[in-house]
This record gives sequence, C-alpha cells and structure tokens, in this order.
Amino acid sequence: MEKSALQIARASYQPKLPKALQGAVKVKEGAPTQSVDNQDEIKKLFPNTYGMPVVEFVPSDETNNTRMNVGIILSGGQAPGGHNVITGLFDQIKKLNPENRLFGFILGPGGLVDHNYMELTKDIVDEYRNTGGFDMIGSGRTKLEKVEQFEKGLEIIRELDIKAIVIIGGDDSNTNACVLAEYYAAKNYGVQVIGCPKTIDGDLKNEQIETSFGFDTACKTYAELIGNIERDCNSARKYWHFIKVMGRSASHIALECALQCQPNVCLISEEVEKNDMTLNQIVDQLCETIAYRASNGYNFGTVIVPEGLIEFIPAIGRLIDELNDLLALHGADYKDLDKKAQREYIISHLTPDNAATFKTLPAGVARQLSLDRDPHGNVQVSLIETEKLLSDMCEARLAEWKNEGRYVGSFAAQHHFFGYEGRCAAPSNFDSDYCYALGTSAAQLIANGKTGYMAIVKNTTASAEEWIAGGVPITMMMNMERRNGEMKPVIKKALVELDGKPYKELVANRDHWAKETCYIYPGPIQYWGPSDVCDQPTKTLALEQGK
Ligand code: FBP
Repeated sequence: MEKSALQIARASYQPKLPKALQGAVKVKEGAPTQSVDNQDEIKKLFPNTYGMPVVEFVPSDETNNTRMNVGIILSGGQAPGGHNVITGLFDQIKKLNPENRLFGFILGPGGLVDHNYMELTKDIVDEYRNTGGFDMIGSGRTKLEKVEQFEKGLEIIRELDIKAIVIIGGDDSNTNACVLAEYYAAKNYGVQVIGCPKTIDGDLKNEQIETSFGFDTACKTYAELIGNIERDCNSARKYWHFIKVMGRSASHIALECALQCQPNVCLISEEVEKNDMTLNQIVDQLCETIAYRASNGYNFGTVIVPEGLIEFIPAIGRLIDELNDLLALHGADYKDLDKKAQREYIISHLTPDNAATFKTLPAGVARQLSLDRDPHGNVQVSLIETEKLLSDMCEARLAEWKNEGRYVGSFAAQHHFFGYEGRCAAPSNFDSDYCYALGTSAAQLIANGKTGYMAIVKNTTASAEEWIAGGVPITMMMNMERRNGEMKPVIKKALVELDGKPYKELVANRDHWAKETCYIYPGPIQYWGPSDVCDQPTKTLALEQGK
C-alpha cells in the first residue's frame, strides 16, 4: 500500500490509554440494571442477558492470560477510528496471551454468515494504525437477526475456535449484537458477543455512553469545510450556501458544526418536530433571515441543514410511518409497477391527510420516502436533496415577497452535502485514543467472561489517563419501538435534547449569528501541536459535561 507522508508519520502515534487499562485489570460490578423502558417486555425477550450490572475495570495484581480467539465485525456506515478499535483489541488479546488470534469478518455481518473472513496478523494490523476508514476488512449493512444466520455464524465460530464476536456498530447493529448474545447464551453455546459504540451521527449515547466514536472527527472535518465556505461566502458576498450535513435522524452533527462555525442559520430537526412546523413555515423562517440580511446589504449567508430534517417535519413523519407499514404489508404488490402506477397505488392506500402531504412533495422525494429503504428499514435520507428543496422554495417565496415589496435583495444559492467525506478521515487524537481504549475494553470484557455488553469509556473530557473504562449491558439501553410494522426491542436513539446545554447554547446565540456575520473558521484537524489545538473534545461533549 502506497502511503501519504501524514499516514507514515501518523502510524507511529501511540494512542493514550486510561490508567486502569494500562496493566492487568479486575472487574468492579455495579448494581443490577434495567432497560430504559418497557422493562417487562425486554426482560421476557432477553432472559439470559437482562439485568446484568454495569462494570468498570480497575487495576489488579493478578494477570489474566485467557486463551481466546476473537472475531470482529465492522457494521454499518464508516466512522473514523474503527481501525483503532481493532488495533486496541488486537494488542490487548496478544498481551493477554500471544497465542490468541483475531479474525476479521469481511464486509460486515454478512461475512460471519457467509464464512468470509481473514486472520488479522500483526503485519496487517500495523498497516492500519490511526487510519480512517473501515477498509482493513470492509463494512456492510446486512441485518443479523435470523436464527439461520446465527446458526450459520456458529459453524465458522466453531471452526476457528472463536470465543467471542465483537460487533462495532450503531444502535441497530448493537441491538442485533444483543439479540445474538441472548441467542448464544440461551443455547449455552459458550460464545460471547460484545458491542462497540460507533457512528458519526452521535446518536448512540446515554448516561453510560458519552459519545459514539467517529462523531468527533467527522464533525471537525465538516466544520473545517463549513468554515472554508463561510470565509468564501464572506469574501464574495453574493451567495447563500445551503449545507446539508449527515446524521440520518438526530441533528447532533448539524448542532456541533454550528457551535464550531457560527453560521447564519442552523436548522434542528428535533425543534421542528416539537414545534409541529410545516415545510412552509421553515421556509418562511429562513426567508425572514435572508430578507433581514438583504435589508442591511448582506445578500449572502450560510445555512446548515441536518440530513434527517425531512423525517422530523411532523406531517412528513406521519406520512413516513404510514408508508413504512404500507411497504411492510403491501410493498411486494407495488414495487414492480411503473412509476405512475406506483404513485397511484400508494396515494389510493394512504389515509386522506397523508395522501395530501404525499401529493405536495416533489416526485423524487416522494419516491425516496415511499420505496427505498436500507436493510434496517430506514429512509435513506442522505439521498434526499433537502438543501436544494429548501433553497428552491426560498427562491420562490422571496420572489413573491419581492412583488409585495417585502424583500429588496438578490438571492443566489450554492448547495453542498457533507457526509461521506467525514466518515473516513484520519481520526483525531480524541477518536484515536477513544477507539483504542474501546478495543482494549472489549478485549477485557471477553477475558472476564462477559456477553451482551457494550464496551464503554467515560470521563472523556478529562485527559485520556483519567478516562474510566468498562462495559454496559446492552439490554439496559433498550425499549420497544415499531419497526417495519412490528413492535421490536431496540436501543433507544439519542436525539438532540431541547433542554440540553448544546442546544441552549445555539438558541442563546442564533439571533445574533443570523443578523451579523460571526463566522468562525476552525481549520483542519491537527494531530501534533499544543493540546488546546489537538486534543479538544467536541463542543457538544464539553457542554454536556459542564466544561
Ligand atoms: P451508521 O448509523 O451506520 O453509523 O451510519 C450513519 C450514516 O453515515 C448516516 O449519517 C447516513 O444517513 C448513512 O450512514 C448513509 O448510509 P450509506 O453509507 O449506506 O449511504
């Protein structure tokens, strides 16, 4: 593999480990836990993995040299730092016992089912230290949920004498990890399953998980780009830039980028939902800002749009809920019809309110909502051009206002979507350290006989030495939700809290940012240099932890 100068230099970075993980460890167990909601149902569904305690690793004098082979799976969207989870896991299992072996399943959970794997040796692992991407073994979105898949997986687990599977994934993948852990425990197969909290979206967090890995690097990458656009915008003073940023559901990425860059507008999907706003109201609000700035001679600005916005507009959300059920029950009846017939079929099967909303949407958006889903049943919001939809609607509204004498400016829009470019960036120091510690924790959870746990690292706004590592039972994070027309146990997604400090910080400043030009230019991620340039956590994490 030919390498860049940065990659060569960065390979020798030694991630910092929490003090408690630097030597031999023992487990300190907390009190029994319960799920965040629907306790009776979840307990019934997970009789073998429900109620286990949160655990913390503390230093020990006794060395543990458990002999264990481990299988690792990268699941879902890429997130910077995934390779460091693997290197942390690899280094730790080898430290426990040099005979231990690590197997990577290729292209996600499907690799386990299809017996597609490779052994990850030191030579291979060393090539990927502190690099972005998931290309060491690849990732995929196959949903692991059927008994046949679990049994197929078991065949290769037995063949390779694997003691535990580590699944690095988001809320859906960790939900599946928990189901797999429960299944293997119920069957007494003696195979452990451990999860690791990954996703740039930042929506896999709760009292135990402070942040999902990748959020830090992805946001810093987008913030660099947004800052560059803001500077261009403030130099040319002739464009409104509509910038959509990834985050399938929650607006954490949009909010963090806004806190880092201070754009003129940042929409927050959760607020739109709470205020029961329509698309027209959002456009009106945007146009108020555009018109106000124009009245002061500022025919330019920046707007951050969260990727998931469309699903959070209540009327559209209700439509999607009904379309999900329709797709689950009757999808096969209309998926092969031509486009016009499909549209007619759908409209005739929707309730009148939802049919009316459906008819108002541009054809491309309507099609996205009604047909295309990822394997977990999610609308593929990254394919919907919300930024274009909004700017087109603003242009039309401003033209009306111009006729009415309410607007005196000129409006020209540029569109951007920042998503994929942030998912494989070289991990920041935070993500490099955090992921290495997560991998190390995962190894210790296995060595200490745990299953159905997610590796965790807490106290992450302190220096890495002071971080606290351990594990949380996955059932503790679960509740029941409707998915594909059925009630299912799932990990509760963390949306932006409207009484949380990061959102309140936005609200306290946004009028000022809208009217004036207060842009901040964060610049590129720095890997070497003063700690306040290189080692800062996200603003979200700092504010959440009162820093
Ligand atoms: P995960 O939740 O699997 O980490 O994926 C997050 C994400 O990057 C979303 O922000 C985005 O909507 C989606 O993946 C895009 O998926 P794909 O890579 O399949 O296009």
